[in-house]
Amino acid sequence: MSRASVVEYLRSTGHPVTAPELLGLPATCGGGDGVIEHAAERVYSALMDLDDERVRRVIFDLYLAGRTMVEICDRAIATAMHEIGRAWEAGRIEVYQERRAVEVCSSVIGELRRLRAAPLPDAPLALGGALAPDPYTLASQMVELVLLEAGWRAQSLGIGHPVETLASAIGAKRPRVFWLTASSVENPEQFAADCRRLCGAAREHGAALVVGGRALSEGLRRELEYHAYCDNLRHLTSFAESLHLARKAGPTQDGGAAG
Ligand code: B12
Repeated sequence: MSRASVVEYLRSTGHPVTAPELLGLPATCGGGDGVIEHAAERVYSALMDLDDERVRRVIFDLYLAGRTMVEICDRAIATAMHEIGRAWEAGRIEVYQERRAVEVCSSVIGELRRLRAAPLPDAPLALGGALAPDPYTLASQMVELVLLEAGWRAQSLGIGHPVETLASAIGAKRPRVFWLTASSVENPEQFAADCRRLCGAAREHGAALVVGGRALSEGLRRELEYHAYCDNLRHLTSFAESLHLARKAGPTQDGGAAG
C-alpha cells in the first residue's frame, strides 16, 4: 500500500495515527481537531516563531482530520500570509519573517502534493503559472495542489514567464485548463495584451483560460480576455468540476487533448 493510500485511509476512517513519522509526517501530529476557524492564527504564530515543525503539524493535523487542500490553502495558509502582509505593512514583523514564511509554506505545499496519489494517466491536464515580472510563487503552487486533489493532472510551470513560452506550452501540451496567476501587475496594458495572447492560444487549442490573483481588480478585469475568473481556490474547484462534468457528459471519453 502506498503512503498516499495509507494517509487517505486514515483520513477517511478517522483512525488515530499511531506512528506519523513512519509516514513522513511530524512525530506529534494526528491529534488535531481539524477546526479550520483558528488554523490561520496558528499557522501565522508558528511562522512568526520560525517554528517549521509547528507549521507542518498544524497543516497535517488539518489534512488528517479530513480538511481539503482547498480549505487548507484558502483558509489556513493564504489567510496567514495575508496577515503577514498586514503585519509587515504596520511594521510589526521583520522582512526575514515574511521571507521565511514563504519558504516554509512553499515546502509544506510540496509535502502535501507528495501525500496525494499520482493522478490517473487519462485525467485531464491543467497547466499554469505567472507572467514576468510577477514575483509571487505560492498562488500557482496552491492552484496545482487543489487541481490535483480535484483529479486533474495539474502542473505549475512556475513564475517569470514571457507570454510566448506560455502560449507554446498551451500549443504543445494541449491542457484542458490553463491558469494564470496575477499577484502583481506592473504594466496593465502589457498584461492585457499578454492575456489576449494566451486566451487566443487557449481558444485555438481547446483550453479554458482561468485567471485569478490579488492584482486583478475589477477595473483591470474589464480590459482582459479570459474564460473564467476565480476569487479563490474554492471557486476554481467548482469551475474545474463543471468542466469535468461536461467532459463526462460529452461525446468523447478520451483523456487526451482538450476539445
Ligand atoms: C510574501 C510577499 C511578498 C514576497 C513574495 C515572494 C514569493 N516568492 O512569493 C516578495 C518579497 C516578492 C514581495 C514583494 C513586494 N511586496 Co509583497 N507581499 C507578500 C505577502 C505577505 C504574501 C503573498 C502571498 O504569498 N500570499 C498568499 C497567496 C496564496 O494569497 P493570494 O495571492 O491572496 O491568493 C489567493 C487568492 O487571491 C486566489 N488566487 C491567487 N491567484 C490565483 C490564481 C488563480 C488561477 C485562482 C483560481 C485563484 C488565485 O487564491 C489564493 C488562495 O486563497 C503579501 C500579503 C498578501 N495580502 O498576500 C504582500 C503584499 C502583496 N506585498 C506588498 C508589497 C507592498 C510588496 C512590495 C512593493 C514591497 C517592497 N517595498 O518591495 C514588493 C512588490 C513586488 C512586486 N513586484 O509586486 C503589499 C501590496 C500592497 C498593494 N497595495 O498592492 C502586500 C499586500 C502586503 C501589504 N499588506 O502591504 N511580497
